[in-house]
Amino acid sequence: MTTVIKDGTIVTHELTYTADVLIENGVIAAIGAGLQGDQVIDAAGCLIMPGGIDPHTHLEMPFMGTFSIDDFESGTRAALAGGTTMVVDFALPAPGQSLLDALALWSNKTARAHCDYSFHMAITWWGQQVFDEMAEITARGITSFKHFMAYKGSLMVNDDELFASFRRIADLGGLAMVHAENGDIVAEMSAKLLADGVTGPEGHAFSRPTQVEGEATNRAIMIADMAGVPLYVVHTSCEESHEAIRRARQSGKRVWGEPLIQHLVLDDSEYLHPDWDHAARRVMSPPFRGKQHQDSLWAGLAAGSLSCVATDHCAFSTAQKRFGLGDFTKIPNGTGGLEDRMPLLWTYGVGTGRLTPSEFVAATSTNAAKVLNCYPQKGAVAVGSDADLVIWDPKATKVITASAQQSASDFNVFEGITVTGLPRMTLSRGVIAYAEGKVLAAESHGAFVPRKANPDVNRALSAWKAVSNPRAVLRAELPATGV
Ligand code: DUC
Ligand code: ZN
Ligand code: ZN
Ligand code: ZN
Repeated sequence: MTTVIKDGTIVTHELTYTADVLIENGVIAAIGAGLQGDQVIDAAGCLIMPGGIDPHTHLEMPFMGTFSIDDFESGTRAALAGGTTMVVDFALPAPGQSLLDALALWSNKTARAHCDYSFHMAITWWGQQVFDEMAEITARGITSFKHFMAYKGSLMVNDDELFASFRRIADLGGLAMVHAENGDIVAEMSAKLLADGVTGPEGHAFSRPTQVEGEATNRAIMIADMAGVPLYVVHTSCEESHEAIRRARQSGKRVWGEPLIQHLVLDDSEYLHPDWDHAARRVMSPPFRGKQHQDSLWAGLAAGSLSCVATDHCAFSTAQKRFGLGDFTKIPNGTGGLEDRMPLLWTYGVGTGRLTPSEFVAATSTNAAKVLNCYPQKGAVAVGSDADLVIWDPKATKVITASAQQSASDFNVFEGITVTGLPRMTLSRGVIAYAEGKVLAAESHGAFVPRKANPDVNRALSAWKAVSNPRAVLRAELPATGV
């Protein structure tokens, strides 16, 4: 059966034009005028854009003594309802655990996924086994490796491990990723705040100031440069981190920054709310920041110094958040956003004139597909690409509320916000996956998207080389003084 989408306006990361889209066998078969198909979708008054890609989610993640509440079933349902057709989650080995075992564990979680997904592999410890298994992980289509510079005592890796892993990734032609916060200093500041009697959610924000993020981002960039590996900095939340990324990019380093929709829309005044539940529900790392940091992130999206808007979707219930009553370090870190990412970015970005529709497409889909090396299979409206499309009604409006959301959580940090710009329909590989408020794609429709390593493109312009004969190199670089 063929499907044709008629009378819509196609918006890609670079073009806006009117044409029909013909879909056959799950891919885009033709784009042009007067196309015919067995099934006709009317997109009058709507935009046809690449389905969103959320490059950063944590579904059913074991974390801080519990599991994030959305699994691959409810999480991918939320994704489709919000116009997102692919999520990239994290396989997370426990320290000492085989990467292949962790991948098997995470792959088993995806049986009921409604939309496509891929994985990043987390490097939570270092040793010969990890070094060896990274090659097989890459061969299986997982070419990005995430490192936590925070969460001391559990997920955190130290600089020597970071450097070793980055060098290995460079050899494999992969992408290094970091959660950039200085975990030693966060641990120190948390302990001090608790000792001083600060136990509420505001302590979480004060224990992780922007400096700890700026420092770690700078450090990761320098280590990546020495290792000759491209670097993706997840949840860039503040000017200090953004500034480091901007400077690196200007000097020719391949570094990408990822702001979250939460940091773009919500600020740190949330932590001073008198209701403990309200503030605790918004505890995540990095925490929400002041308005000047939001302005920096928005500017970065428009200027291209920041690349992909993600969610870090890691939802918990109020009951789970209450594990941290009396001790903010025990509040599970994380917030949701999968269903709301695209409507919020449209509302606060395109709706205010801060972003063009094409910049919106780049930030929500195409840039992620390119950086993660699955473009143009994903992230494109082009002949031969997967028919992962969102039919976007720029005039549709709703008030965000937990009572109507797909997420399994009992709250929504964006509760009460009115968004204008919503998916009317979401297609996943040509299947109508969401329409008229209902998720229609079958459980198990979602498929794993393997990604290729790309050693030619993924080379940083490192100025530093590990050499076998440093004296000879130094001599060659010295001016001819006869020394
Ligand atoms: N930050 C969060 O808030 N949750 C999940 C992991 C992370 O880094
Ligand atoms: Zn993180
Ligand atoms: Zn994360
Ligand atoms: Zn379902």
